[in-house]
Amino acid sequence: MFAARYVPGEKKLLLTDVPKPKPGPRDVLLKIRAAGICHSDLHVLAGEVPFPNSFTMGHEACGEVVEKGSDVTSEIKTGVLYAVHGPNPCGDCTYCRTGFDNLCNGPGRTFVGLGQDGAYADYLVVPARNIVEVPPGISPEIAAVATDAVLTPYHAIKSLGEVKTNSKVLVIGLGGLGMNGVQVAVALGAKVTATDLKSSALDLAKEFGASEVVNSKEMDNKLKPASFDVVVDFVGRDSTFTQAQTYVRPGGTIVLVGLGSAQVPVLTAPMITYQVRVQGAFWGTHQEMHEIFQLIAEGKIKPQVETAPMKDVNHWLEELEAGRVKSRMALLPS
Ligand code: FEH
Ligand code: ZN
Repeated sequence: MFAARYVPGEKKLLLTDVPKPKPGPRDVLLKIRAAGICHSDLHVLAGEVPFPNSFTMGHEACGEVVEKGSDVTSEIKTGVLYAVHGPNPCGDCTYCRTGFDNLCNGPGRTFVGLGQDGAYADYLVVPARNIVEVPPGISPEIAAVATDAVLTPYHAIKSLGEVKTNSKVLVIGLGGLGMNGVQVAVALGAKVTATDLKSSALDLAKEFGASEVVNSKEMDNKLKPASFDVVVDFVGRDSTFTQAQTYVRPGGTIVLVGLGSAQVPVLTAPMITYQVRVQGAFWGTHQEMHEIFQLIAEGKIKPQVETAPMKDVNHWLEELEAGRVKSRMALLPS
């Protein structure tokens, strides 16, 4: 079968033919229908998140179950679309058993498509416990990108930011995750201000219900410092994290999602005197996978996605790196 594989030290994925995988007793074999592309792929290819072994990339997966392992429950149906929970939790460790399966520290566990074979391929084997049925009417490409580009902002805003009705939320950065973050916060009843450098992104955020949009260059003249309950930084650079510290209120929360740089500066005096909480956010839980698909099915979150042939994965990774992918890109197998 076709697979686009990460090879340590190589800057491009190796497009090759590999044996079709076989499911173990508690696994399913998915025929891939769509796989989302993510900036995290670029960090791996740049060697910033190094892996010692080769594997098929693609951690945003949607496919049809075409074969079930001998111990897999009858609840799982062949021919139905499923989305894959990329953190690939073990289900046994303390984190998995206490509602934090995105932080699973099971022995030898790795993420789907990041350390073990993923979805830039015709087929994928995953543990049956780590798939979620896609509600009817949701396309494979939407389902694929939702497994990260919706799950991550949802986890960050609802579970970690504890955003609720009338929360004042500032969303910094309106790429694939930030734009969905605006929709998540609006769906939770928050009053959302969104900021980005691109006016086209500001226009779309307005359409998605942001009550105020401000160009990042004009924040100082237009936003009141220390006035937001929750500030979500989807960029993660010095400039944006400094903005986050400027606009979060005393006792408020900054949720850091973006991996834009290896470190960001903490302004100690305001951080301490304002008693600001800084919360890292990583991906999301299996339970939250069910919740985001419900919101998408209800039309409350409309992920923006473009599609392209999977065989062109290296071209689209270059386009993503160059900032030329407008929303989120999902690859479709030939
Ligand atoms: C995956 C692995 C490591 C860092 C970040 C990510 C994100 O793409 C998951 O949301
Ligand atoms: Zn675990």
